[in-house]
Amino acid sequence: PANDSAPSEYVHMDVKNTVSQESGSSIRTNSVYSIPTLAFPSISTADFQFNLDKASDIIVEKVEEFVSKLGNARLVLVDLSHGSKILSLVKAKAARKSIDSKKFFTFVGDITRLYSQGGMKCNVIANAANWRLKPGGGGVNAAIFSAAGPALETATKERAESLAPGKALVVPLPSTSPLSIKEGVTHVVHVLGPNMNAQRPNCLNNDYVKGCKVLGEAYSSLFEGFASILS
Ligand code: AR6
Repeated sequence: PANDSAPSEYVHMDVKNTVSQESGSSIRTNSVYSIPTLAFPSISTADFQFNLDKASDIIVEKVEEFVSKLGNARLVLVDLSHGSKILSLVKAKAARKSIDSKKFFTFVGDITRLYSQGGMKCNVIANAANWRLKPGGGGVNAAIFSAAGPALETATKERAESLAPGKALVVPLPSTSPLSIKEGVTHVVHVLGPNMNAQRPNCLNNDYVKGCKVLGEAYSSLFEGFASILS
């Protein structure tokens, strides 16, 4: 299969043929494409050096709490490589819970190319942001701001100057952004997670009591932000 983390409809569907043979409107009316979907990266676990085992517990706990409240909408945890440790941990832990695997699954791909390269339309994507809500800095933040073009920075600035740890900010993406045109993204939700990296601002110095609380709040804010887009 092209993507061993994807549910069967992606494995069996020849997405490239669908795209080349059908008009844009028929793609949009295809039921698989019209399911509201939030793609999100694992917040804080790379540059911010948060413990992967603890983070995976929190992701599964928060997904379980929110997925049933989101109607037919889907939550998809994304990472760049098939060797992703966080995807493996979350997959294993989610399988032990009664979480509907059509409403929550993991997916390997670049979050800025999920439709064009992975055939998966996600109308909302989450960003592991920095507190200044600035482009660059590496990781998924640099990738999303770069793929979205300057329209995202402008739209973000109109809504907030900064973000506190544990908070999320929903930003509607202008339809002129390449991420909207090529990938079908309508909103970016910036999320600021807890930081355990001494080289970055607001380091929690391995205080995982505080860190786990803030990471849980970050996912709650993210999923509540996604719910607010759906309503
Ligand atoms: N697509 C999908 N997943 C990605 C991508 C991508 N293009 N790029 C990275 N990941 P990180 P953090 C995964 O470091 O730990 C930034 O500099 C990555 O493998 O982006 O919250 C900001 O400005 C990992 O699983 O975020 C902040 O200062 C996950 O995304 C700081 O890093 C998060 O990794 C935030 O650090």
